Amino acid sequence: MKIIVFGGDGFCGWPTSLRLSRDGHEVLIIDNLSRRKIDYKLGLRSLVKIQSISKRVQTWNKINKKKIKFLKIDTSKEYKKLEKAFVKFKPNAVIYFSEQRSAPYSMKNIHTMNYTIENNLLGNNNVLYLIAKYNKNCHFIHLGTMGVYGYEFSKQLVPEGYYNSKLYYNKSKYIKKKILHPADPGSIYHMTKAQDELLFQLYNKLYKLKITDLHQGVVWGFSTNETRLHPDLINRIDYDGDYGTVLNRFFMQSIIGHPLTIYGTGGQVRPFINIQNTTDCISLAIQNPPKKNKVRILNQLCEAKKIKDLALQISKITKAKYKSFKNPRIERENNSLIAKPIGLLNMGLNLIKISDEKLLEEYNFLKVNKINFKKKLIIPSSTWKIK
Ligand code: NAD
Ligand code: USQ
Repeated sequence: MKIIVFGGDGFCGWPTSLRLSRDGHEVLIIDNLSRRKIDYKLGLRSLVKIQSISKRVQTWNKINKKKIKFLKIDTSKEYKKLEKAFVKFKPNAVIYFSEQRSAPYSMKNIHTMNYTIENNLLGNNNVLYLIAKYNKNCHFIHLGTMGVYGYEFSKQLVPEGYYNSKLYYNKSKYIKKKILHPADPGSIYHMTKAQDELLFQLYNKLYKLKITDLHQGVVWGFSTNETRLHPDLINRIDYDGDYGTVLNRFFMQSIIGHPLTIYGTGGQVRPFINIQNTTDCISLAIQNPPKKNKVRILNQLCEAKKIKDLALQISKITKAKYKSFKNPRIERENNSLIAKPIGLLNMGLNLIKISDEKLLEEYNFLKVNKINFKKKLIIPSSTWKIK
């Protein structure tokens, strides 16, 4: 298959591009390298040095039969260039990773808020428009987030995107309708993902596009079967307060002897998925497209865990101390979450759980590899406060 990976230089996009190439697909990466620019602006750097995109691609193309191509294009601003690339490549499927994906960064100030809205929504709209214009059968696979459901107390399984509902006009009159799970975002970033969902409904209603929206949980871990094949293929590792996700931050903190930074009570329950499983899920979604051209929503997680329990589990293995820090976010600090990747399990996904063995494996990998560490990046610099 011919596949465009938008955002293929990023944390999830790079290992996925390699995986799809290894699966035998013809892969074109389109990325504007904005993440590398944000790193530079904020003084961040991947914990382990990553190669430039040209070096990454060059090395991969030396060791793999199927070659990857790369084009530097901004999906939100460069429609004409995008159109040219789309028409020339003629993809059968596209994977859409290319969004500003940090919730804290999206709440930093009015500029990062607006940038996130503009970048995420316009980029999606441009690519959906191209698919509607040139090939309505091209499968659009989008990386969404479990965070659009919100984090309430619930004893019910979170549905995969939709409810069969009864909408009441009064006590006895109602209509039956299949509706999207109500959106309950907790940041501007999550709000863009909720808005993306409406874009998909609209493009499907008007132009019958074939769309899979993968509602992914918090990704943890760093390497995959493909990134391990050569040191030049190593994946980025974020550990700062904006882009480092919680478990990866805890790994780093254990190594440098910083107490694990539990925000508030640590009673937040979140969905988690290992990066290897991210690539597995996307590979499965491509092999199993929706039968009809519709918007299919799949929950992409392996398990739900309480932040405090994760800190305890890591501390048991690494002997790290942990501490409650003032929460920089506005969020519920106690919730419940029951969720399963039902659709992906039916396609054959093998879940990688947060086991002591797996945690130790990642911890040992970091111990021998840490090179770009800056202690001041541990304490979060973004808050939800209006300034
Ligand atoms: P990332 O920041 O590492 O990668 C995003 C990539 O997209 C970067 O390489 C960036 O340069 C590129 N990009 C951004 N805007 C672009 C634009 N307008 N044009 C072209 N390229 C652009 O993020 P990630 O962790 O790889 O996340 C990828 C996707 O997966 C995001 O949409 C995110 O919302 C989703 N997701 C990530 C996680 C996670 O824990 N990392 C969890 C759930 C969902
Ligand atoms: N947290 C801590 N200590 C830390 C960092 C985070 O206690 O040092 C807490 C946060 O307060 C939050 C939880 O851990 O309650 C998760 O935070 P996170 O930064 O790991 O993840 P989040 O902000 O939710 O965002 C990440 C990705 C985003 C993706 C989302 C999936 O950055 O792109 O959409 O996970 S989900 O959580 O399902 O929305």
